[in-house]
Amino acid sequence: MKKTWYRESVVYQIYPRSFCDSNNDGIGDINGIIQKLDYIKDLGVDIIWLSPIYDSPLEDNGYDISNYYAIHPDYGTIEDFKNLLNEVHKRELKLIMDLVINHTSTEHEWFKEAKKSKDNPYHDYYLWKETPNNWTSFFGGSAWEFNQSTNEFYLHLFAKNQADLNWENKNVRDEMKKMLRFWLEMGVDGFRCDVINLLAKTPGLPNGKNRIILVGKEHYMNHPTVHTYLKEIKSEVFNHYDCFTVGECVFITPEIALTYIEEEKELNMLFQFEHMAVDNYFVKWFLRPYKPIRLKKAFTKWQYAINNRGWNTMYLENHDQPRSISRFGDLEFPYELSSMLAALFLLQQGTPFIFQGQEIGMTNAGFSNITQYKDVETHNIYRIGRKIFSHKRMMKKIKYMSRDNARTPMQWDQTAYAGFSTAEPWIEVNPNYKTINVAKSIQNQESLYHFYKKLIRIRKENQTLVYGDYQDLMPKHKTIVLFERKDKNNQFLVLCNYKNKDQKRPKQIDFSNYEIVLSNYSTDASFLRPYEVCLLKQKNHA
Ligand code: TEU
Ligand code: CA
Repeated sequence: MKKTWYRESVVYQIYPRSFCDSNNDGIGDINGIIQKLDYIKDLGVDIIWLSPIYDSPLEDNGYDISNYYAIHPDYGTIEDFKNLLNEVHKRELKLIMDLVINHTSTEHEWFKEAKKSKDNPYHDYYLWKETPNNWTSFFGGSAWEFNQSTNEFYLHLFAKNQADLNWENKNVRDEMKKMLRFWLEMGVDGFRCDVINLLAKTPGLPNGKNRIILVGKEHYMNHPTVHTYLKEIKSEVFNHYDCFTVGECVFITPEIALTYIEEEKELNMLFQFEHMAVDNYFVKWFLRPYKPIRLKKAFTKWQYAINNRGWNTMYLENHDQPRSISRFGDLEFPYELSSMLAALFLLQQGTPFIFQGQEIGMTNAGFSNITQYKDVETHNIYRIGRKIFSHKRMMKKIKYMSRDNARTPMQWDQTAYAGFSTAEPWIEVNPNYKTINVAKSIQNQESLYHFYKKLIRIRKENQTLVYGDYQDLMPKHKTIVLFERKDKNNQFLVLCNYKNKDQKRPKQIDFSNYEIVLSNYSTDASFLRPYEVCLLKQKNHA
């Protein structure tokens, strides 16, 4: 298997607005990130991914870009950014940016021009229709918005201030390549490519099949032409730099994933969403009770399908998802559950992505009042949902699923506002910051934070845990996860008791043949305890 730095790395995702506020205006910023670089380095990660910091009206917290070359003043200046990059590289870390090129903000100069008249040179940068088709937006409702001056509608697959770009237009592609070179020349090490499988749309934008949700998806998801665009960017830009790309591909199967990542032909790796649907029916608001076996099955499916042909990403959290420990188990055993989850995703084959705060076990904020939520998706869903469901029912869903659960300020210590800022933050701090915070986690040698550090170090020291083959040794068991990582030099086993009760050890392992490399329990036992996890290494593997 091909060895590359980005396969061996661990990535740490920063949501800049909520990470650290250096000038005490209640908003996280670039200088705040610089202050925390030693913390990040110390955790043992290699790459930092920044959610968008570009200029933006912030309707979708920066995923609505109005200028690809400028930094939003809330976060600092381009000089601050260059300084950050320099400080990152000084510590032998790398930095990747978010790349949002499926749409721009309607405040972008291109759109401001485009909307003026049909013969404006920028008009064709976007997608228009005189009568809207039936496509729906990811954030609910129609994907079309009326524009007075040209008497037509523009397409927005996300919020209505996020206008989809027309990638058929060569000028759009050239602009994007120019922009990518700008950041790469500055020294940026790669990109996380937002909804990259949506770039191409069926020409003429015809109606989609009748469906309840995602109407039109067969016309904009994984359209054949998207591959042409990605190959073009790769050969003209990415191939000329030592950078890496991870594509966010919504609703993707392993077969389709390989069309992007097999032999890294278009992207180096991608985010799939299958394991994010273990507690819902593939649409996040249609909730179903969580079952560990679904998580295990989703992981195993991707491990087998991608092995030797491409490379997986491993993640449990990001800025769009609820906190993993509020979701994938029960909070009766927060340390055991969160450390077990950490081992589960960090020890599979793929590049692990840790979301800020995950390493200290941050939980869902679970705000109970709709005004406490800031996220555009949450408010849209509330408005639409209220047409059918009661306030109580909608708040229950939101409390569990809202993206704001992951977006509350990073909990640094037990001082006011969790040490994130001395001013009132843009979004409320999770009230549990006095017990869950970085300062405490560092102090306590038995904390989740130290468990993460150990795991990251062990992964780094053992190439078998990076590149070795994965095999699920108990695919049918509902609450025990047992998998193997193996190459010609070593064999490891990861054993998890995915249950809040004791269980018997699986008979198939002869424990005398293994040494324990890591466990989340400090004492030994002949049975498995709640959410116990251990990493075992075969003695004298031939
Ligand atoms: O998310 C893509 C996406 O499809 C989202 O709708 C995701 O499924 C949803 O957030 C789950 O609730 C990306 C970004 O990660 C997200 O923050 C942006 O809002 C979105 O693209 C539009 O740029
Ligand atoms: Ca600030």
